[in-house]
Amino acid sequence: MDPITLKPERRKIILDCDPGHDDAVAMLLAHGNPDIELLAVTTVVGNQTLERVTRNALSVGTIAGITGVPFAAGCDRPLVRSIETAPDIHGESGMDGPAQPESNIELDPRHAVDLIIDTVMAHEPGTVTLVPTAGLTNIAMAARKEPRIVERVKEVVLMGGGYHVGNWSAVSEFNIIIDPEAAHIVFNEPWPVVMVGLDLTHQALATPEVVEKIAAVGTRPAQFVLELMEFFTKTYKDAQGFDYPPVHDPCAVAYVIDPTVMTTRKVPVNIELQGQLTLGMTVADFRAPAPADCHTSVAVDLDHGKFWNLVTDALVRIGDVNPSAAVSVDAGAANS
Ligand SMILES: [Ca+2]
Repeated sequence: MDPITLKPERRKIILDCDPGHDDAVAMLLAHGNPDIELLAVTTVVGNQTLERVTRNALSVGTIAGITGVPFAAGCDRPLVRSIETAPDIHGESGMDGPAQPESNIELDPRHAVDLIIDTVMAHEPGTVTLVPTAGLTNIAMAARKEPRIVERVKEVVLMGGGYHVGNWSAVSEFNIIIDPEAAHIVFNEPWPVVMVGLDLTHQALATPEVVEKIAAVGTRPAQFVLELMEFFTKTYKDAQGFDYPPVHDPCAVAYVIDPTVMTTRKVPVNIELQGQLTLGMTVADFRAPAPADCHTSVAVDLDHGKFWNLVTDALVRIGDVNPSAAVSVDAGAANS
């Protein structure tokens, strides 16, 4: 526990990600918010190959000035399917746009699945929240390798899915469809799952007002976010016709910080594994009130102002990270 904090109730999270423009913002929000204790950052194939997203994660960690938090690389392919990446949204590096410093963070030698298990098992039951903002391969593997984590984890707050729309098919969202079998495992384990899906994250638009607020922070990490948003705005316009990009992943972190930043609804959710047109759909059954044993809920409405205030506030708190922190020391095996 952080001896200088006056808030012993800081929410402990493991961020499992595939940076990724919005993953980068999620990491900055988690690091800069005083109510979050970032226990570990783990990476998984998704927006780009494992090697690239891991390199990106280490770069973001350096830009944010994150120290003392283990970073580990995880699964380099989905459980069953072939690798599918998203260069049309995130570029060839997985995080195109800003220049990336060589990272001074050394990669933890453990596999991400083991780091997740070790971290959950080392903390009191009911205290660690998993925040996956990528395909669910690592989380599914961890639940299978060490089933005791399922009752030990406080909840799984994931960015993925959508009960009305998809973005990778008509009805399926990228993080779910790239590894639907893993998603099936995660949604069917009895731990509480909060699905922060496209219904919610398409409200988290980086509008010109938001960009202006971030620009006013005036620090190097804020400038990094601006350059990420510049690239993201262009690809989201070209690939999906958005005027402003939806910044998905920090929404899941924001929910952990302050659940009142959005409304949620308890509803049974399961993952379609068979459908020719609907593979990876997060099927939410709204026909009746959720049964008492329902352990899944979906995010519905976002408080846009409150959400972006959290992001801006985190950037203000991070401040200007010492540029010498960006000097290359050892980026470990992830450095291509
Ligand atoms: Ca992501």
